[in-house]
Amino acid sequence: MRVAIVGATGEVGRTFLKVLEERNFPVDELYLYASEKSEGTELTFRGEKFKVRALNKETSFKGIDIALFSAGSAVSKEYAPRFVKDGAIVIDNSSAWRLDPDVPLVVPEVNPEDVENHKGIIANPNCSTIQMLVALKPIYDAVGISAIVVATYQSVSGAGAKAIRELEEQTRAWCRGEQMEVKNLPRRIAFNVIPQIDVFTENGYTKEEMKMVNETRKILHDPNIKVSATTVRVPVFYGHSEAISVKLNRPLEPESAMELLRKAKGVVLVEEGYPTPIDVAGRDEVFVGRIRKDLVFEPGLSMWVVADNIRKGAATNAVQIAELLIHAKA
Ligand code: 11C
Repeated sequence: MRVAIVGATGEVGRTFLKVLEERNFPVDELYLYASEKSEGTELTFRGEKFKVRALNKETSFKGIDIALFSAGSAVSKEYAPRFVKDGAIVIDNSSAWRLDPDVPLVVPEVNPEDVENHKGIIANPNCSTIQMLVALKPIYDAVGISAIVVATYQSVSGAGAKAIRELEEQTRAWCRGEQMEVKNLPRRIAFNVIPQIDVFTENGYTKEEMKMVNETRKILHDPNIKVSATTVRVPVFYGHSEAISVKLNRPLEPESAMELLRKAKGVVLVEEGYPTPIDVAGRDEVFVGRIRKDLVFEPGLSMWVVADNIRKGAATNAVQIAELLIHAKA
């Protein structure tokens, strides 16, 4: 496979390289692209150094089989169709194409069959949606879910390398008794929580919250499922956590839900204690704990779900989609 990574120097771009290497993805040729300011940067893959090229409108992408994009919506909108025109299949991590009816939105543990309907672009969902649906799908299949109420606790890496630095710098400044600078996040993040991820929309929910609503409906092919989300940034470097309550169509005891999740692909059920972001950073699975009867929804369940947002929430999910494509070809 001739593989391109667009946005290679970012948090997700660098993790693509690690995940492709760890999963022994059949990469025969590798092309790394990023913005002009990163041109010439060297990144290592399987012990070999590769130079990052600047994306540019004159470049031909002919010969590339799979392009993994994580460079933001504007770059995806402009360049994904160019790659497709030159013969590649694009797996896009931005929100640019997610709700396009011609673009499958895929979580391999949830709707792998949708991959087959692609017309050149396949979208990777938002990290918060991915981990929620990996945890809920076995329950959804067994008894049906009509409503989801979720609060997220999202790490700064979701907002990119600059936000990671901002948490570091503010924490250092606080320890030294110095002024803390707010640069990339809407409020101070050190020793704080911020109930805003992305911008607000007209209904009072943020774009991140509405992504959880609309992407869930598309992935489950269930336009009627109700989702209400509050997405919150917390001073954690890697790993998003979610407190989820679901209204079930038919009763399911917590012990039976646990039995389903013990067997579920891509899920680690934590039965002693509970998962925290520090436990899951660097892991590809979705960790679920604290499964209990919900005290509002009847029948209903509540649970705690944690995953590495850069891995399962982005790079790993995209590479798994690429693996589905290879298996479909084989
Ligand atoms: C965050 N979930 O944690 C966001 C980042 O639509 O892919 C990913 C945004 C997206 O800030």
